[in-house]
Amino acid sequence: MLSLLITIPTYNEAENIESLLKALFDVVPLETEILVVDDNSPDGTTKIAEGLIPSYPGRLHILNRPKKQGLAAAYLAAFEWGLSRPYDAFLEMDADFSHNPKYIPKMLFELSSHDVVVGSRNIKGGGVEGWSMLRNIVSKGGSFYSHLVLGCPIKDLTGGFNMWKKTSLEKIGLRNIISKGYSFQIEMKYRAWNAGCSIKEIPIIFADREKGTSKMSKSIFLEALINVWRIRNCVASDSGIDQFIKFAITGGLGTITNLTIFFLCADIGGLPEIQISVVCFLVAVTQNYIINHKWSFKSNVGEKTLSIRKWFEFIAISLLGLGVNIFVMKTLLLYFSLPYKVIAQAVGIAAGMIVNFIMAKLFVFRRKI
Ligand SMILES: Nc1nc2c(ncn2[C@@H]2O[C@H](COP(=O)(O)OP(=O)(O)O)[C@@H](O)[C@H]2O)c(=O)[nH]1
Ligand SMILES: [Mg+2]
Repeated sequence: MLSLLITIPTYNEAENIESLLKALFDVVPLETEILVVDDNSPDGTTKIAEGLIPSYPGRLHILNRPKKQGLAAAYLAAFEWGLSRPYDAFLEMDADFSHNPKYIPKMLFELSSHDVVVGSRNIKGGGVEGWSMLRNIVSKGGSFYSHLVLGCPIKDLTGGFNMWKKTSLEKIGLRNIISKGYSFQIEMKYRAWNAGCSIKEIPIIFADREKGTSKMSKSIFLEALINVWRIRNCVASDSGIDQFIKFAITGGLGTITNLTIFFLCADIGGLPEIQISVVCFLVAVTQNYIINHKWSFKSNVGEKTLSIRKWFEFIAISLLGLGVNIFVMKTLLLYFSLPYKVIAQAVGIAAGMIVNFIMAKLFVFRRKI
């Protein structure tokens, strides 16, 4: 049997948390544990959960965070906590009884032959109870829209009742996640699909909450709509070939910038070539650093900002690339009789660029897992 950690983010769920925890411990296997991630709810959710710890020794854990930081941060903290402990599987669920604990045994069963199990409202047998027509339209519309933008076959992309094998979370690379709010659920599933995880949807009936209030708001919803595009841009460019093409285009743009400034200053302005050449190099390298950060290696750096240190590192690897370029060019000229010197220079540039790309990918824009 897989050892499961149920992770429950809570914000002002005082009316639900006690009955939910009891209901969960009633249906789950003995080796299942629960982690409640509370953002210091003003209604005292944490206190109530803490009061239950003695009833379930070693099985109920609480992560209390200092302030409300959004759904994604709560789940990421929960996974980080759980991944450093010997659990094989993780379940995400709301604290408000929208996700019925009765589905958990079936999800666990399916997880033995899949990497991810999605509790789905949008397949045969699934559905929603108690939602207003408006909320239904908003949810279905959001799902359909994400579906269109991402081209991902999962029927319930937005749902938050999902079970993950430890290995699937490791495959996704949680540090790459860019979502802060509800698009987190879309991003997780999209990344899992992209990473080649096997995903099983099982039908669930989602019940509207009876107690407490939803934390979903217009701004959270709008953020999710925009984020779908950011997720797409970020994840779709993960492959090395894509990155290399973008890196090469960026290098080409840098060369154009370099030549333009050189032409304006040296030819038209009559300024000294060597000094101008250094300036051209610095401007082009800076431009390359920014475009590579924002575009070519976007999927590696995620939300990290530009930094002086990385800029220096990028200059350093660019100089190294130049060194390789000159070395290869000179070596070719020395050992081969070529009809044109420019052939040696072209091979030199290609070699320098490959070294540059590898150094950029592994060093300057390294993806942290
Ligand atoms: N820790 C934490 N939990 C949150 C936050 N926002 C929402 N939640 C919890 O996430 C779950 C889903 O939120 P909910 O309000 O039910 O959203 P809805 O189901 O879309 O209406 C609930 O258990 C909330 O208490 C947050 O900022 N921090
Ligand atoms: Mg809910």
